[in-house]
Amino acid sequence: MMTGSGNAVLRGLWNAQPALPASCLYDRRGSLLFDEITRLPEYYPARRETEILQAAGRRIVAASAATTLVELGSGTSAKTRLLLDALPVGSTYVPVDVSAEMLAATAENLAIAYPDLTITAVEADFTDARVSLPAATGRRLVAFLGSTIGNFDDHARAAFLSRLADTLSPGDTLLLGTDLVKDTGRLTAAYNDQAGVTADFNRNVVEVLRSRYGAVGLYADDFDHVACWNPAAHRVEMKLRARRTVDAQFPSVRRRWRLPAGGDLLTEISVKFTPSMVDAEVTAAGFTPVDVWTDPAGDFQLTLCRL
Ligand code: AVJ
Repeated sequence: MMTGSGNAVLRGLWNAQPALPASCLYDRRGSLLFDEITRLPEYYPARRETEILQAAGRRIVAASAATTLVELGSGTSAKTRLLLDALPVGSTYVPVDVSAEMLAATAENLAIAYPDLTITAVEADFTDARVSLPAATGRRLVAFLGSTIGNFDDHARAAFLSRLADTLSPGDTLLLGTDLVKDTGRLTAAYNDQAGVTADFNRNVVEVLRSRYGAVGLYADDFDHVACWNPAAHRVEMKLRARRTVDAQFPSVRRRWRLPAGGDLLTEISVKFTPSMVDAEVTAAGFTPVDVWTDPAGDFQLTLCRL
């Protein structure tokens, strides 16, 4: 059933460059496919970020002096535990996720492993400006990992970071994961793996449009998966390219959607950063960079910044 927010999601289809928000990638199957992607040989970001947290997690949490960990787009991944392990006993964990199912599973799993941890789950889309975080007695460390910040374009990133700064208190910290600019071949391979898992992940958007938004006349095999580097925008762009003329209906918004053969639907952007870009963007939002950590290969960066 399409919610009112469906109009906001679908309206990009009728842009000059048709586009959808990255949220359309993540139904249950999409989330499982993304989990599989993180284990692919070509997709280095998740491994590199985990390496950094294994090496520096305790130093990062100590530098934050936080007793509350807020995780935007929480995961049950090993990364979360590397931060929780470093928190003082009696701390609080605030996972923020759109999926109530994911939150429930996370809370259940962590309550066993961390009996002294208070878990306050927040079911919300952290990109929604109206999201408010629960008040905290001590300092908060907000973890926004995975380089998911790269899904936002330049304007949306600035707005997101500024809004986040507005919701935090002086002394709170942000731990931001960012994938760094590197050899274009490695970047595009990470989004177009040999096994075709990313292609399945991308084409799954069509199933989301059918099941969640009621699309009629739209089929996954109408599209090829494309991942390309856009140097001007510093980003990998994931697209669905029409193999043939696409002519579909969206009865819930009473609109027809056509895409000519060879036309592209932009399904995700993944901006890649330089250290100076990260520094400039968090500073512009009101944060002060405290320290940065990279993996030995220099592929990925974690930045701790204080408000
Ligand atoms: C979860 C958004 C960080 O952009 O690298 C992985 C999603 N897309 N492969 C990314 C993704 C294609 C991933 N993020």
